[in-house]
Amino acid sequence: MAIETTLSILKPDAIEKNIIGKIIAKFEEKGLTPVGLRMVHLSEREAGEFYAVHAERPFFGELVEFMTRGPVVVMALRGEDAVNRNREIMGATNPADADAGTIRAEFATSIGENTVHGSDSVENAEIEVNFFFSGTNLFSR
Ligand code: DAT
Ligand code: MG
Repeated sequence: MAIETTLSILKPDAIEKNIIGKIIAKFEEKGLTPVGLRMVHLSEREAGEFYAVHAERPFFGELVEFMTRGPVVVMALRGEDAVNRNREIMGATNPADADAGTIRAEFATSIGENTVHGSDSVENAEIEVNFFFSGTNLFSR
């Protein structure tokens, strides 16, 4: 397996619940290292562009409203098999289906307010990391 970089977003509900540190600790404990990290309050346009793949879905309006409700933390995570590893640590989209110990099982409120975003493929990880970070503002040990 290869060292990959993937995008994680700690969504507005995570910031509201004051659990940024707990979530980042889970990634670090499981071998994923933040190599880029900042807080941003997305505009409707940015949230809509980021989630453009879901534009035709019935929940799109709700998703954009939620993602712009308050600031988010955007993070580039690096490590072995980082794309899949991040998805495993996050748990299923619907917290009711998420395995015990995953971030969504532990912290998410609902399928809509599910605490974290994670890129779903190596190809999308590159696009999504580039959406928020340029190569020059990623840092490794
Ligand atoms: P994931 O975030 O696990 O990659 P996704 O890409 O299918 O899930 O959907 C993106 C986000 O859209 C998801 O994190 C929360 C929201 N969403 C998905 N399905 C939904 C639904 N049935 N009702 C409300 N929000 C939904
Ligand atoms: Mg997705």
